[in-house]
Amino acid sequence: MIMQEIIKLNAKNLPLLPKEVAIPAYDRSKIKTGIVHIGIGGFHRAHQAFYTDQLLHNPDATDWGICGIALLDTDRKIIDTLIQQDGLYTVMITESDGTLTARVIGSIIGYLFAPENPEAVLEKMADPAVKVITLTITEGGYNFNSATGEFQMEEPSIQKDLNNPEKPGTVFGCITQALKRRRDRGIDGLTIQSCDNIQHNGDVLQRMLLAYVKEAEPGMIDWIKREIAFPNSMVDRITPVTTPSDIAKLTAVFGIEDAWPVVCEPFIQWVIQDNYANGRPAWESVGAKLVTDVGPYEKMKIRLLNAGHSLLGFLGSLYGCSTIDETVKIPLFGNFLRNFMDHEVTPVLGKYDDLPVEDYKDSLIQRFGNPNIKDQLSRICLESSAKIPKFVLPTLKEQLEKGGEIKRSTMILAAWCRYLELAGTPGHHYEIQDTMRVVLQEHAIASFGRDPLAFLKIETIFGDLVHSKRFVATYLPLIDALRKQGVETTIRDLDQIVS
Ligand code: CS2
Repeated sequence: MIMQEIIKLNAKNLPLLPKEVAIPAYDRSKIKTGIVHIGIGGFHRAHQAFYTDQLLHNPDATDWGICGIALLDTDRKIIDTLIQQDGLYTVMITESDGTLTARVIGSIIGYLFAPENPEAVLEKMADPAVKVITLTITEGGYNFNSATGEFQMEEPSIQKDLNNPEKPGTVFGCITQALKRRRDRGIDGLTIQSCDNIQHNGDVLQRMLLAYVKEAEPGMIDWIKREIAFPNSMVDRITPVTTPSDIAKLTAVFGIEDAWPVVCEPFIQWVIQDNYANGRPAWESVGAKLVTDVGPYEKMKIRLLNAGHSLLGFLGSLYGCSTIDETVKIPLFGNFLRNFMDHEVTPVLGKYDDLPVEDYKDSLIQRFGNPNIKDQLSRICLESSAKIPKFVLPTLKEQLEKGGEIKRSTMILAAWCRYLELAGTPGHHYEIQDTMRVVLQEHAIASFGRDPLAFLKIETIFGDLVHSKRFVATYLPLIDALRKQGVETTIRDLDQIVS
């Protein structure tokens, strides 16, 4: 056997990589920064940076390189990796049949660590050549109260930015100050594009930003309304957390030493509202769909895929599974998911001629079942306090209004509560990673003890749901059944437990 030489990933070594690995075939030194991206985690690198890398192969697109911004203290490692690798990293695509493809992505040509150098971040966003700021700041990053939709001004990080405008640490503080510099210097506005899983993500971003600006720089409101566009968009590609064994696999199969590659599924989708302020990359030339109304697409995706993930995340964890593929292949859970999609989500999606709902549901079962993706339930369940109000509660509320079925959406909430209560007890070795962890666990524990409704009384998550008689009458027997019989029997007997 010939030992493959191991090549460290960086610009100088690109020509040495094996031929089966696709590399940027454009001259990266000629690319200028036209996009600033905030939040350069795995998803951005598997999705928007992946599309943009393909775009940069077009000789007319040299103005659209990305400068990646890491905003959080905990993001140091990704910046260090990008520095060491000249911004290059590998996307390793894993198909269901085990086929692996590797592609080195070259679209991230700059990287800044905001906690260390906020000034450079503001200047980059104020650069006239920058026309688009994209964001993946997670569902919780938009800082609104899930029950009221109001911006949470009292958050300590927001208060800090209001008191130190020149050294902002939050996305709202940074954007506001950068926009102020643009306005003061007579530079055109730009587009700020959310790429997070929130319905009407652009509208939400605009509303939250304006709420902050009203407090921080009220004189900027009119300029922002006039000069800045906030397109809505739907983003999709399952991207698990990269594990040490993924890194080892990349080296073993392709001979690449990459400190932080991204692993993802082959499926990729991006549907964007064509609403830009000052020019945009021709992402449609590399597969994105530009439309006038993204609403039906984002609703379909978030309510089916993301909610489906949460459903499997809680049920699978309670049952003792650790990945999505393992959970969805258990017929009891796979069927429960399909019934949830058919009987509770599909009725609220509305009818649109070109929306392929049935095909999408079929493809989801396939995608979730990809045995080579190993999407950890721990990733799915983290920050559920920000996810469930966007992924599951709207479906439940719409079904309640219509008098439709709610037992499976309700089961997701009951399972979430049980999952929180059991975390860390023998046989339940998962940890709760959630900014609301303490409150969530306190209320969940009380729900299985003195007050079965305690969990639902977390108003910032559930609003007034606890006052719905029909919902409570569905929820309580499920909590009881989960405690007495466990998750498997509760799902199996669902129809008898709640008729
Ligand atoms: C997941 C998403 O975070 C989650 O709970 O549902 O990250 C999901 O994998 C992506 O949205 C897929 O496009």
